[in-house]
Amino acid sequence: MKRYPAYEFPEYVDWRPDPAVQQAFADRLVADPARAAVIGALDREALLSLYEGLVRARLHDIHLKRWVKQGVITKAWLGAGEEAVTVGACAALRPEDVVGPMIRNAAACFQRGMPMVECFAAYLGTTDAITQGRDLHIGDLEFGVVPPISHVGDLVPVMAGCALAFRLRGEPRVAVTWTGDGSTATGAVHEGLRMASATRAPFICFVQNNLVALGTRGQAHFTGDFADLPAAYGMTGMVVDGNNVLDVYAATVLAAERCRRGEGPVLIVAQTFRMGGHATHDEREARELFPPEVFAHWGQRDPIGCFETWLVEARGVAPEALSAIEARVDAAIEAAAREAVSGKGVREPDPATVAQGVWA
Ligand SMILES: Cc1ncc(C[n+]2csc(CCOP(=O)(O)OP(=O)(O)O)c2C)c(N)n1
Ligand SMILES: [Mg+2]
Repeated sequence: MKRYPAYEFPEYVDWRPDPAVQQAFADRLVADPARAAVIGALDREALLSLYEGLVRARLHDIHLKRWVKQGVITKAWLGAGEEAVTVGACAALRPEDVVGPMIRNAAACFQRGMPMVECFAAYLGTTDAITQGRDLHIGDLEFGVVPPISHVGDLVPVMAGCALAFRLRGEPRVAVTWTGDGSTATGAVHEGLRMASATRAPFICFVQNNLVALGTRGQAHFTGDFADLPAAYGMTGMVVDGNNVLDVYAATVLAAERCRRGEGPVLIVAQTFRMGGHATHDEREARELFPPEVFAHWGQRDPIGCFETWLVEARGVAPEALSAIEARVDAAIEAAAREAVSGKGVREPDPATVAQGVWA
């Protein structure tokens, strides 16, 4: 895809495929026979749809960053570089399933069909946002999206509760959420996983291990191995390459099948890396947390660059087909952003309504 030097991580700006990294990407697709079968069944349309999801997520973040630089908004929380964990998971679900994304998984909203203009409007705090200007943590149950809870970890028991409700009602539905490596330290995650396991709830929880929590490196807050957690909770566990959208997709398909068969919850550990700051305000500080080689390592594993290269080289997709998708997505995002920003200073919330819709 086109790169944007003003808004992208330096490692992405001149990104070129590395043969060894691409080989590892391809090897991963056949390493597990069950996942390989799921991936092998994907037709061209499904593969391009995954590509579209990744590009939409990246361009959405680039647009937010542009807004920050232009002073339209003061900061943004981005999922750039971690898109595959969100896009691959959502693509594996059915419309009747529910997801509870954290703010770094905002792409889940678009994957589930929420209009992007709503997401932009929420950032702008205008009344046309679903939160009517109150909050940028958005979801819409019409699309099976439970809004993020700002208190990290708290979505885990909520989504486990949704899953338990599905089981008690005999509905073949699945609930999915993502928790960061740092957030696994919360009591809420512990309680949610214990409850899901004990009740055999059809629940999939991702540990999105991006090796950092705010300004704390992963090794400074957890000395164990996240892959050991599922056993501790009596849950099925899987480990995925969080920068490989096909690996994430296949594992989620298999996890959802287990859930629908009544075999209980699945904890999926996704290895990835936060290339940027916690949000746009601390990007410089974030660069000081790890040596440059770490950024170079993960930068080479850009989920979009790797997948794009694989589509062209292993599946014979014409680069022009990918550019056409990108152009279409880009135009839609531009239009959504223009529409949303037209409400700034115009569709502002009335302070007198601040307590409306507040239940607790
Ligand atoms: C219960 C709670 N404690 C602290 C915070 C402040 N906080 C927001 S994000 C964050 C770090 C989360 O790290 P991680 O779970 O690894 O997710 P990441 O940001 O890396 O995606 C913290 C401490 C919060 N929102 N909620
Ligand atoms: Mg983290």
